[in-house]
Amino acid sequence: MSEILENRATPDAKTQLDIYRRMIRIERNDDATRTQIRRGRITAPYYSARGQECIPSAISVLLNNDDKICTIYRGIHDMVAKDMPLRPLWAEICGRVDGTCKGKGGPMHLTHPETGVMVTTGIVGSSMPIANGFGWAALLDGTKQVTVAYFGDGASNIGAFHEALNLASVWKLPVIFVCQNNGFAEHTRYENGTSVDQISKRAIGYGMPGYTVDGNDPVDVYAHAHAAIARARAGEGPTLLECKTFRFMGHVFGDADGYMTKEEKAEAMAKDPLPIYRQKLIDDGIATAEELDALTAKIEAEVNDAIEFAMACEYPSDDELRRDVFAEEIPA
Ligand SMILES: Cc1ncc(C[n+]2csc(CCOP(=O)(O)OP(=O)(O)O)c2C)c(N)n1
Repeated sequence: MSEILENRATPDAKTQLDIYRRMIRIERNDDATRTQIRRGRITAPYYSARGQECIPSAISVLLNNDDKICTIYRGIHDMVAKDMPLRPLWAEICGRVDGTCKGKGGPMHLTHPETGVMVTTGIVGSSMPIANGFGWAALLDGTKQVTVAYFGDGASNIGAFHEALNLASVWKLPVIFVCQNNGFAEHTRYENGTSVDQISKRAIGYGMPGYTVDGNDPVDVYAHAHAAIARARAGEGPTLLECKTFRFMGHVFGDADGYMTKEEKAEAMAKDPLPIYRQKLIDDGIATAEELDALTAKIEAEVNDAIEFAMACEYPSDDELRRDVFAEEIPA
């Protein structure tokens, strides 16, 4: 860790349960997406974030609807954690007119301003300068809004990462840079593409706090996110959080994960944050197994409802498809 965190905030029982709810919502939604693709009901590129549920869940409990997130192609879990409604999310994944971007964004480009889910991009590293734009707007407007920029470990080697951290620090922008370090950039192992053993160390060069966090431990992520968000809201500027985790699936749905050894995958899966956290909630007396099962069933019903809603929606018309591409013509 680059800096020791003092005064660690801890989530109370209600918040811990809320973190778990968001994690299960992500996991059930991810499982359903892969099932629907396998069954041939949807045709879409899909970048599963299975294994990374804890990070956006423990951060989102600290955010309001008007706080923003900017995320990437592997970011549906970030949106689900931010409580984006599932019906328009699924309609967008399925390319239907009731989707968040009228079916024209697809699964890699979901945007839902009502819940603060802003641009998602397929250009590696581009979530960070965009987040700075939202941060700058918040400063100009005099609000206390914060923006979270999510990105992967590979993105921390892109020029935009370095430019964005520098400017955010100079301008004291209310942005939290959250690297979900899952150990791989496509098929490249972390150590073959990244110069430092901890991405958080790069914060030193940009004059901001940087922490390496156990991305599978909701309490650790919560404590660091709490400090970073408080700092941003107080006008003290950005923080870099590196959350270490692992993705259980290949880079994109259907790709073979031959670049991971069976041993390392088995070791990572043994640390699956979901069953571990579930057991912790039961052991700590925060919820019973029956209560957690009922919660899962409720979320499953929400996901199934969203899928069937989306399948019944219309595709955008030819007219609609041509709209939002260029500015509307203004009669002279
Ligand atoms: C500027 C740019 N370069 C290359 C790519 C191709 N590409 C897509 S995903 C990816 C790997 C990114 O890895 P990481 O940032 O670690 O995120 P993860 O997929 O692990 O979540 C690459 C190189 C791209 N989309 N954009």
